[in-house]
Amino acid sequence: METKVKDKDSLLRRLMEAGGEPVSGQMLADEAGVSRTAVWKWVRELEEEGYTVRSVRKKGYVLEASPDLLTPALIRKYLKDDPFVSNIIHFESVGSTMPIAHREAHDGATDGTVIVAEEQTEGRGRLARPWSSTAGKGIWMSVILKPDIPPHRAPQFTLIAAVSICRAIRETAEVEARIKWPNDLLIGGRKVTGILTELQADPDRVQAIIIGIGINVNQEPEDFPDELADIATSVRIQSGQRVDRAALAAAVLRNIGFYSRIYLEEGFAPIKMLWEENSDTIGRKVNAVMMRETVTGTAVGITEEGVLEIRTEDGSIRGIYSADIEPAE
Ligand code: BT5
Repeated sequence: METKVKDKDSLLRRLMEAGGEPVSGQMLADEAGVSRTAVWKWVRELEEEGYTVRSVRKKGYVLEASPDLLTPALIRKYLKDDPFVSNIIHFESVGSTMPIAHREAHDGATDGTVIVAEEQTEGRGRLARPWSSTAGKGIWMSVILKPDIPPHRAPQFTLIAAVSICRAIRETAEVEARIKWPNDLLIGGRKVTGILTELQADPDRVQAIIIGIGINVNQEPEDFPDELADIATSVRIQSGQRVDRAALAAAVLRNIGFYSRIYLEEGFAPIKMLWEENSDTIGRKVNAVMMRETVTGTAVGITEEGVLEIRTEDGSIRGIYSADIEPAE
């Protein structure tokens, strides 16, 4: 169905839907119940945001080019009618999308609200480690979910996100990412994505799950700081092609909506199966480095709770709840 025009953002969506065909200014004005000058002002505003809109005499407006941004309109263009995302809040530059998402969740943001930024100046990983978030090169976003589940099931959403992002990267860029337990995605052995899951909860009920997602999309090797030169990569470096960030962000969100629905309807088993299929960790000899000890052994699987199981030298199985995994030997 065509978007009904009522403001600048719906005008943009309508021009996108027209797929390069002109849309009459008079018709748009009539539909919105405003003057042609008002429509022209919206067009001017879009141009100031970086869109190229051509005015074809007697025919109307044509959207010729969109900026490389993660604006709600661009992401929605790729989401089409997908029902999962309820709201997208877009920022040019923020410290981190995580505290913003926490505040929004606390203030009543609905399930499926997304906070996305072009740049983070204080992006963070687990244990307050820094997360490099170069402007315009990646997807830095926090997704708010409000499922009706007990808090101990929340870590499973890290695994749902991992499976979703793997599939989104495959769909959009045709490269295969592998999941390194618990929260990294690797391509060619280097980190392309980090996931940070945080929680707002009562003792027995989740209030909100905030999934922080950082995906390196269009960086070239020189875009990474020196300390990441040997460990990080981007979808572009691996696929050899520039990737439309809005298309990839939409694919990630669509898949998170899809797999969380499967999870809520059918339980963890289907997610666990997909996760193990895409895992880079299962079957390998690893060191699980924790705060107080390091466990060495072969990673044999994950449990219903998303706990990594390692078979140690003496044949016993150890459950690992939180650790950094590195190859052993
Ligand atoms: C993570 O932590 O991998 C979770 C990263 C989550 C980032 C998203 S972006 C949107 C949202 N807002 C935020 O502020 N955060 C979330 P961890 O497993 O602790 O890994 C952190 C480590 O990854 C660092 O110590 C670096 O070694 C490495 N690293 C930092 N930036 C990187 C990047 N852009 N690409 C690859 N590796 C990176």
